[in-house]
Amino acid sequence: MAFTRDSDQRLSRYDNGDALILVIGPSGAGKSTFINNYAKEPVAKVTEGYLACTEAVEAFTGKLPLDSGDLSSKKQLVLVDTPGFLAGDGIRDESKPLKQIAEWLRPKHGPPRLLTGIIYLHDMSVKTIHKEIRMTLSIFSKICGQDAVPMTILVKSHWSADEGCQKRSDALNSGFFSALINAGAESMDINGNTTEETVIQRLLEKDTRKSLIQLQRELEEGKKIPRTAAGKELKRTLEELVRSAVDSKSRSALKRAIKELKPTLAHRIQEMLGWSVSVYLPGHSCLYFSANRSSIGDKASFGSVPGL
Ligand SMILES: Nc1nc2c(ncn2[C@@H]2O[C@H](COP(=O)(O)OP(=O)(O)OP(=O)(O)O)[C@@H](O)[C@H]2O)c(=O)[nH]1
Ligand SMILES: [Mg+2]
Repeated sequence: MAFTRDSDQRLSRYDNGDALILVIGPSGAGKSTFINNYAKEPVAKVTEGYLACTEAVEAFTGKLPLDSGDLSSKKQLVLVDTPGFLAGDGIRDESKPLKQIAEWLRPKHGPPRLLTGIIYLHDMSVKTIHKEIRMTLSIFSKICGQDAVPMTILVKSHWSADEGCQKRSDALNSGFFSALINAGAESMDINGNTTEETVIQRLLEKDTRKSLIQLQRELEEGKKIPRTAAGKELKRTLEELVRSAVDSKSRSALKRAIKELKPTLAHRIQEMLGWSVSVYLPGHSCLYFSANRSSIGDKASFGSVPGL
């Protein structure tokens, strides 16, 4: 199918006649694999171990399928791979994926890129909806906004033939994904009958996109990323992750926790676009992290800390 990797996204210009499809979802869900399976060649790098793999937004450009109907005026199909949210590897700055996606959707130079569709990948081999999966969906919902939900297909990867997989998929549609489905998102299972081609074809058929998605609209209004709904949701999420990592009330234990957290969670929230994170704990204690300090005190003593 001859897809090529767009090596310099900042300089590349897509025509609004091109069909741009954003592939998004938790780390390891199979976003890059989806693109490779569609392209029928390993254009995107895929995770082999447990560490998050895709580190930047990467666009892969190829020909539209021949039977694209009304899209005949469109020039190219562009599949946009994105880094997963909340990889939790303690290495990556967790604010980066949102920043990179935002910058791709609304380049500094040039107009916002109009999307034809969005694919949200979900890994069916994961049998519980753990915190990071839940949080990723809530950040995604804020990126997308209610109006853009109908251009989204929820795609289930890592499918297995057992009966349990189908049951879990049905349960997801009536539970975890129900708000999106009720708002117009479709669900498709990559189960052998439905393939990557079927999903892309369906998005091309819909091609209902006429306006910007929520994150693009907010950026157009002049909001900085942390002030957008997705930025606020990410910040709330990271604070919750830090809070849940600290479950002790004792001051000495908290001091120890800060030390232990420093190379992991604290590192993850550093360089966060200049954000600081304060976490209030029982007993009037407060953990405070920023790019250059992390400390503990009571709520009153943090009144004078800049950024709080
Ligand atoms: N069995 C199975 N394995 C899959 C499927 N999709 C992806 N994988 C495997 O899952 C792992 C993660 O796949 P990736 O495509 O790198 O996932 P990703 O969502 O791009 O991950 P990040 O880039 O880290 O966000 C790889 O080992 C893939 O081979 C699938 O549908 N079935
Ligand atoms: Mg990837």
